[in-house]
Amino acid sequence: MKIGLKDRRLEIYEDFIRGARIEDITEKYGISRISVWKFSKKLEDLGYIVERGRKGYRIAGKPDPSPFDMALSVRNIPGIDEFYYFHEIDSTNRFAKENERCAVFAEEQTKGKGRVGRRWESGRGGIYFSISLNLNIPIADIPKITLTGGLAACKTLENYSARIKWPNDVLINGKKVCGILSEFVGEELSAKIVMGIGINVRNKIPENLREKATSLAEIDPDVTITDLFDKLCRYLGSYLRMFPNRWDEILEEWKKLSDTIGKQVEVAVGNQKYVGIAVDIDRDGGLMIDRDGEIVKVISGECFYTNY
Ligand code: BT5
Repeated sequence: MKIGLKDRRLEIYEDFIRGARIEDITEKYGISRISVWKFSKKLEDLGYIVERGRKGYRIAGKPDPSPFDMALSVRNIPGIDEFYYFHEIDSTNRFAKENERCAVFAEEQTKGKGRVGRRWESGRGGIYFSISLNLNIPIADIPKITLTGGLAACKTLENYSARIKWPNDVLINGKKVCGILSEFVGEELSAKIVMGIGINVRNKIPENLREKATSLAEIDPDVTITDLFDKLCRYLGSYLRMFPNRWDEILEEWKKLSDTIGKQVEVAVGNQKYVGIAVDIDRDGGLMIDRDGEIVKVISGECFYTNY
């Protein structure tokens, strides 16, 4: 389902939430009573409960996730025109790479992607979300986009004491609950950036990942995808408005939520391994590692903690 962010249905949906009078709706938009009724039927097909009183229509119950609330949330992200909602897709990043200025959500992914060809387990009940942005930034800035997405996700999960592990993981109680995958499409400076965010909400974590992965429902059984998604979009919106001019402030906030700084790490970059203490993140988003007094910088890689 595609919902344009300027789509009138979004306004009518908000009127339904408020329990507006039918006459007011038909007058406001110059549409017939039957169109209003048809839209209310469509909402019912999607799992909403619509009360039809003598005076008007009112939303009395919502599915979770609620596509129309999510489209309203996406309006907080600058540079997005359309919201696509899928029950199932191969990968929201794949879709976002092929479409412009869009946000894509799926209830489940059949080929969810991690970094360097890895798989992202994407059972029904999680958040699988990608945005396609026309940011004219050099390819060297991609790590910054990943850190920005990680910060937005970590802030979203702040009530659960989430922390960020460099470069792209959000952890709760030391276990991964969220991963970010940023991709660069096209030519430098006229490129499109796709940022994908996966959050385990009430999707099942496969047995082989239980040691190192967790889901929010394990901690908070009442958590809803719609509320989390709203927070995520608001944080993404505010940090993306700060990007790239106020990057230093984003980085400072990231550091406050860092799980990695101060830890003993081993970072694998291709065949190379860097072992030492993570001491800082530099302005490019690289990890600074102290190897017995010698500081080395790593721009991307797989980071393992080695002191426990
Ligand atoms: C990531 O890769 O963490 C990036 C994940 C990005 C997923 C989103 S979902 C929306 C969008 N569309 C996509 O197709 N992808 C993005 P990486 O750092 O490579 O971590 C992958 C590793 O994390 C795997 O090798 C597993 O060990 C582990 N893993 C896989 N699925 C997981 C899950 N659901 N929760 C926690 N850990 C998982």
